Amino acid sequence: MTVTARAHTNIALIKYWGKSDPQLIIPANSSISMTLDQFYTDTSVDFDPQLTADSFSLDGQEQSGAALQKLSKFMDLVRQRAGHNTFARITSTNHVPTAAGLASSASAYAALALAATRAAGLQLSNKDLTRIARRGSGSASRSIDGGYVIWHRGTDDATSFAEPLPVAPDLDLRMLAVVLDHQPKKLSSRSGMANTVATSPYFPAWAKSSEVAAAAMQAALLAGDFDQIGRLAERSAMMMHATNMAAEPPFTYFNPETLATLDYVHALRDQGMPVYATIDAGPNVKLICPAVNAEDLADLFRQRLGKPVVICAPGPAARVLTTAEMEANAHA
Ligand code: 2P0
Repeated sequence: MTVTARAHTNIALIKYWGKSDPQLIIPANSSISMTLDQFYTDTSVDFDPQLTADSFSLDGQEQSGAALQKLSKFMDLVRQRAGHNTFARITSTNHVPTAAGLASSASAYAALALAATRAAGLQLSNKDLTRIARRGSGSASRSIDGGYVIWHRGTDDATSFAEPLPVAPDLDLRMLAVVLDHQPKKLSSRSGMANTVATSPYFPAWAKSSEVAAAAMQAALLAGDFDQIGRLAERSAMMMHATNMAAEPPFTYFNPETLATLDYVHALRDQGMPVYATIDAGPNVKLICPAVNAEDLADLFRQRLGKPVVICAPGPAARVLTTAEMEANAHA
């Protein structure tokens, strides 16, 4: 039986950057994210006794080599849990607005975790799903639930899981993706963070201060304190990028347009606009603002930079698609 699941991507307000256990993907610090309504991955899984290996098609392209190997290793975890050795046919489609440059392993492994476990006959709790998704990609643990999510650092496989966070009922934020560049990143998150953990003297300070920042962010979300949320988020991103600049060899994901965009964020804030920035493992900048300011800010950044800006609201949890939705997808 084929099961199709949809998971939305997420952007961290308090970043995950560095592992204490690379095998189990236990992070060095807890992280907090917002799930985005605009970007998601649909993944179908069909276990078939006729197959002699897993197969994986991504956006209509049959995958082989490292991409297939990584996925197959993840499927072994599901097979182990389900107690069988059947291979699967996996088909995945990323739904990301044209050239948004936000393709993410978060939505991919969250959708796969849900589709694969259900297709294998398992009915896992969301908490256990986040633990399985985490083994594919750390940030995927935060794409099982919707809205605002915390991934608890934990100390082992059982205690490193994600769950939704309570927030003030009137909190209404938007995340604006400013698409400066949609080329694949030069250095993967996995290698970038491993290099920083191994060589950056700032790394221990990063991990320690992130734990404090995660606690402060939980309080700010609960209080609906926009300025505090924005300030903590922007600082978390800057601290993450500072650890990279202090690595050996030093590296950065920023490009000149990243800095120009940051400069504009600061100038607007000086003029009283409620806007903060966050940056992940690439040059694109995401803006955090109250919903009422989103359209005006998107226009300002489009005019200033001549680049696309996508407005995202908090997105839903991962879910299994109905047969009717799967058929509609197949004919789209
Ligand atoms: C985050 N990023 O918290 C941080 C901020 C990128 C910058 O999680 O090695 O693809 O698969 O666990 O999850 C990207 O890292 O890395 C990431 P792995 P992942 O969103």
